Amino acid sequence: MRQRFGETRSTITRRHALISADSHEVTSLPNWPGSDIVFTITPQMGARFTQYFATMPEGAEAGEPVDGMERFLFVLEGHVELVADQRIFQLQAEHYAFLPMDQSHRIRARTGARLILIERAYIPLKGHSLPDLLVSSTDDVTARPLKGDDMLMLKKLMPEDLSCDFEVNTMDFSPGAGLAYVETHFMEHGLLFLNGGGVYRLDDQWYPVEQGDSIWMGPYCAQWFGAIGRSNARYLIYKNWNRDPHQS
Ligand code: UGY
Ligand code: MN
Repeated sequence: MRQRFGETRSTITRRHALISADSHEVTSLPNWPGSDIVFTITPQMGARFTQYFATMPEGAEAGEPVDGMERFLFVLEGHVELVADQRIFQLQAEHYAFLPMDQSHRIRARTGARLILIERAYIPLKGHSLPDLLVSSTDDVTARPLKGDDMLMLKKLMPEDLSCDFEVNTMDFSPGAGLAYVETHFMEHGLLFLNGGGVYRLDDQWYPVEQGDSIWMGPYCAQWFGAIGRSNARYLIYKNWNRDPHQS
C-alpha cells in the first residue's frame, strides 16, 4: 500500500522497531539470485539476528546463508522445494524448516513463493552436538494454552532441546485476548504478524499493528499485546533461548 504525504507506521528506536509493509525496501543478495529480498531486522539496528522476506519468482534458487549461520525458514505463500541431506522436501504455506549451522542446502521455487527467514550465529553448548535438520508444518504441532489461558494458544515450532539456541513459536490470540503482563526480558524477539491485529506496547509506546507488520524487540524492551477485532490475531515470534546471558 502506497502511503501519501510521507507518512508510515514504521518506527525505529534504539531498542525496538516496527516495520510496516509500505516501507519495505527491496534489495538483492548473491545467494538469492533473481529473488526480491527485504530485510526488516538486522544487526545494523542492534539485533543479533536477521529477519527478512524473500519473494522468489517461479524457478528461482537460493543457497546457504553466510558461514556460521543457522537458518529458520517459513513459507508464507507458494511452493518451494528444499534440497538438504540428500532429500527433497516439498514446502507450502505454513510449512517450515530449520537448517543447522553450515548445513548445505538449496531452496527452489516450484511456483512464485514468499518466505520469511531468520538467521543467526549459532552458539554451541558444551557436551551437545548441533541440532538436527527439521522440516515440519504448523498443522503438525499441537497448540497449548499459554500459562493456562485458552484464549492464547502457543505452538512451539522448534524442538525443546538444549542444543537449540533459539525458539520460534506461533501465538494465536482470540479477539480480546492479550499477554497476561508486560514482559521484560534479556532475550530479543523478531515477530511477524500472520493474521489479524491489535495494539502492541513496545517500551513506552502503543502501536496499532496488523497482518504483514514486522517487529524487533531488543533486550529489555517492555512488551505487551492485546488483540482487537473480530478475528484472531496470530504472530510468528523468534526468541534467543537456552543460553546464558553471558553467552547470548
Ligand atoms: O515468549 C515470549 O517472550 C512472548 N510471550 N513474548 C511476546 O509475545 N512478546
Ligand atoms: Mn517476550
